[in-house]
This record gives sequence, structure tokens and C-alpha cells, in this order.
Amino acid sequence: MTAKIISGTETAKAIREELKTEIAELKEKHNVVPGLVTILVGEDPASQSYVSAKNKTAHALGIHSEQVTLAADSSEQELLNLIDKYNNDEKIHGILVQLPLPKHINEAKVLYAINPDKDVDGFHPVNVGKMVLGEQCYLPCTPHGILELLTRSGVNTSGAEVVVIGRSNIVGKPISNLMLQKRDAGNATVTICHTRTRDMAAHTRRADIIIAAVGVPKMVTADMVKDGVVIIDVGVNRIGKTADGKAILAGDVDFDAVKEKAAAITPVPGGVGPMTITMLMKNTVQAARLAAGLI
Ligand code: L34
Repeated sequence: MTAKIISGTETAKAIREELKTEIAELKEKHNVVPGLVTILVGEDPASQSYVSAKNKTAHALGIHSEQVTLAADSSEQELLNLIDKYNNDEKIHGILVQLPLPKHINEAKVLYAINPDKDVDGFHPVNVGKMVLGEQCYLPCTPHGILELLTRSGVNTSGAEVVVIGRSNIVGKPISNLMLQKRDAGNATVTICHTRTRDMAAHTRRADIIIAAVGVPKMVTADMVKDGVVIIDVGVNRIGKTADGKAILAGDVDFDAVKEKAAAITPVPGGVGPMTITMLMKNTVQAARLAAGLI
């Protein structure tokens, strides 16, 4: 079997078209323009490229977007002051602080400082709590994107054995929780594997769906999966550079070998990454509706 490729690029494009229409309508009917600010501390090239993609996409959809970059040695207080300013800025409905932050800044403190109504990343503990309870909230962008990819590509998750590899706050923990909930792309039986898991392959070989979010290039090999598995590869690993200086990317899954056994698989690049960015746009529109009393 050769797998169907689940294209994040194509799915993201379709969702962005829907959002464009929604944003135009918000402006026309309610005079509401969704506003997003992205805050980047430092000069990590990967973070720079993600943040600039977020602003570019926002702009293309008719979202007002502001981009702030602070020097790597900026103090925690400077960042907190900036967040406070945007918490009180009516044009801005969504605030995103790109992670990871430099070591001298306390990440939890920063995430707590964002007004939960403007927390379009869904990282504030209030939103994490609401998510776990299945209440209306902002879903974190990468897990949200994975749910949309699964739903829109017709993968049946109900009763499925899902193995999530990775237990990060950004991906592993939230996607595991979401997929066990009674919801679209939910109702699954979820196992979470991590660095201390004793026999990872014994788990992954049972899986109907594998979600790999570890950050180790090509860690999931063909012998670790069963025929007909569905693979969602969240890893975006920079494994080298081309002659003209462009990053060479690899996922957490050995794509070429695994695609021969899988029923469906997401590529890297062009899989989960573009969905993450698009879900941020969706959350920003949700934030603008919330601020305008339209939810
Ligand atoms: N606050 N920090 C905050 N929110 C987030 O949602 C993120 N994340 C993760 C890192 N830090 C964050 C992102 O934005 C990961 N991430 C992200 C976003 C986009 C892409 C990858 C990761 C992406 O577009 N990837 C492209 C390849 C781009 C490239 O050439 O590097 C892809 O096709 O996978």
C-alpha cells in the first residue's frame, strides 16, 4: 500500500478561504477588524520564519497584524510591560508570544500575564483548564490543526487506538486530551508515549493513528507501524542546509519508508505546520467576535 498524502498546505488553504469570507463579513456587517500581535524575543531563525509567516498570513486574510521583536537580552519586565500594553489595546484581539523564550525569562509568568480572552495560543492556564473540561475556549493551534486535518480528510477516530509520541504542553498533552473527548476527531482510546516509555514499538505497532511530536528526525521507522496506519507527523526538524543555504527539513517519521505501509500520512514540510498558522488566524477571528459580543 502507498499512503494517501494528507496535505496540510491544501487543507490550510481551504480554511483560509473560509476565514477570508468570514473576516470580510465581520468588517462589512459589524465594522470589526480582527487584530493580532506577535511578539518574538531574540533571533532564532526558525522562530523568525514562523512569526513572519503568521504575520504574512494575517495580512493576506484582512487581519490587522502587528509584529514586535525584542532583543534576546530584553528583561522579563520589558516583555510583561509590552503584554500589558496589548492587553489594554482595543485594536488587538489576540496576543501571541512565540516560544521558546530565552532562558532568563520565566515562560509561565509570561503566559499567565496574557489576558485569557486574548490568548489565541490557548496556553493560559484558564484556557488549558477549559480545554480539559471540554468548555468553549481557544484550542492551542497545533492540536487544533491536527483535529481539522483528521476531520477534513475523513479519518474516523471514534474507538480508534491513537498513540501520541511526546508529552509537551504545546502538542502532546493537549492533543491527547482532545482526542479522548466526545467531539469531532475525538472518542479515541489514547496512549501517550515519551522518553521513559519502556517498549515504544509495542505501543506504536498497535496504533490505528500515530501522532508524532518529539523533535527527533525520522524516529518513527517502518518496523514500528502496522499496515494501514494513519500518521500525523508534527516534527519540523532542521537536519542540514542545501548548497544555497536553505534549511533541509525532516519530520519525526521516516516518511519514505513509512508511507509504503500507511493508509495516510502528513508530509513535512506541508503537513501540520501550515495548519498551525491557519488555526492561529481562526482563533484570532474568534477573539474578535468575543470582544465584539458576537459569541
Ligand atoms: N507561542 N510558540 C507559540 N505558539 C505556537 O503555535 C508555536 N509553534 C511551535 C513553536 N513555538 C510556538 C509554532 O508556531 C511550532 N510552530 C510552527 C509553526 C509553523 C510551522 C512550523 C512550526 C511551519 O509553517 N512549518 C512549515 C515549514 C516552515 C519552514 O520552512 O521552516 C511546514 O510546512 O511544516
